[in-house]
Amino acid sequence: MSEQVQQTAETGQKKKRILSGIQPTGTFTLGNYIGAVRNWGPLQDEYECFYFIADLHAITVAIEPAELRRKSLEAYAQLLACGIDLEKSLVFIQSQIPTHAQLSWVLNCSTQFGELSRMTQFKDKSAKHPDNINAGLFDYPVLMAADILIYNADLVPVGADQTQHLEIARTIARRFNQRYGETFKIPEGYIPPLGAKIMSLQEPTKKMSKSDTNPNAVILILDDKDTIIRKCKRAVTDSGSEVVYAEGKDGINNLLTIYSTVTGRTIEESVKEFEGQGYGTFKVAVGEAIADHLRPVREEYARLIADKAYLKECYTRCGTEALRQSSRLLSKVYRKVGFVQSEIR
Ligand code: ATP
Ligand code: LTN
Repeated sequence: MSEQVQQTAETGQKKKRILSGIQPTGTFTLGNYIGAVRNWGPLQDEYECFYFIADLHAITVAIEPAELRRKSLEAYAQLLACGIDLEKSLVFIQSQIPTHAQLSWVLNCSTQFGELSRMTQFKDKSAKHPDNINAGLFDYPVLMAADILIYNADLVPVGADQTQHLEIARTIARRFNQRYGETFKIPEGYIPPLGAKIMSLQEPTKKMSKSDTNPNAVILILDDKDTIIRKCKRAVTDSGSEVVYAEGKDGINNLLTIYSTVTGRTIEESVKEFEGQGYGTFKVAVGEAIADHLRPVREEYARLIADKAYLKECYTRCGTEALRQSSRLLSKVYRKVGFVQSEIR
């Protein structure tokens, strides 16, 4: 991406800025893909895009150092394989850009304890890991706010589970602006109309999650065709037999959503297609459609992950530019809060 401010070809106006991140906590699930990552590629022509691997966020849950390092590189390659083009966007690794953590400290002091206590992700993850309710888990949304605000992002494409975190980022930005004067842009969420929340295949009232310990509950974007079809066949559904989208049919609704997003059909069109057919036929068709859709991603990933030198060159080049851009806003923030200007270089 050029160092100049990007402009749209037609209007000559400054492009709006998009920012989003994903944690390197495992191979991306179909939920991450449909709810977030697959939407990031198509945004690149219209927007100036910044995407990153949220490894600072990933250590809020216990993870072995070697595993984190490996998963971070794998996540980086997965992002590129999902259609992010480094000619158009910056893709970097969060921990390599120190400004995020620096801003996060300042923002902590504009965030209330009560606000963070109300975050549902904090409550869910505390319940899941009662032996490790660390301060980082509590503070997670403030670091996320810093990620967004330090680039003056206009739009943040995420799945529906991140709505509450986006809202607190907006609250923190407004509060800081009120106290210290106009500094941050107030970001907007960008949540896809269909597939914003893909559910677990085994417990369709819970979201599909990378860190789920039951492999049958999640489809990974690198799963092979047989595995995907097997997981779809085992998906929990209700005791009925009609493929329709209706209340109480969480499992079927989820499969219909998945099928529609990967085939580009509406829910109505999908329902029509399976009229008079049983769950068995439907489940296999869903599995096949997913596998066909993901095949190019899997192939591109295999090519990228084999070339560590190329990946390193990419995250270093993008990270250098991300640091340059974010340092400007951090200096402004430091000035506004009253820190003595540093001459240390
Ligand atoms: P973890 O299990 O480690 O908490 P996760 O699978 O929830 O991870 P994140 O890295 O927290 O994934 O999220 C990355 C992006 O994927 C976010 O934009 C999030 O909103 C989106 N996302 C995660 N799970 C789903 C889902 N089931 N459906 C739709 N979008 C999702
Ligand atoms: N919390 C996010 C990951 C994330 C993020 C961000 C997303 C960290 N920082 C900034 C958008 C913008 C999640 O997806 N669970």
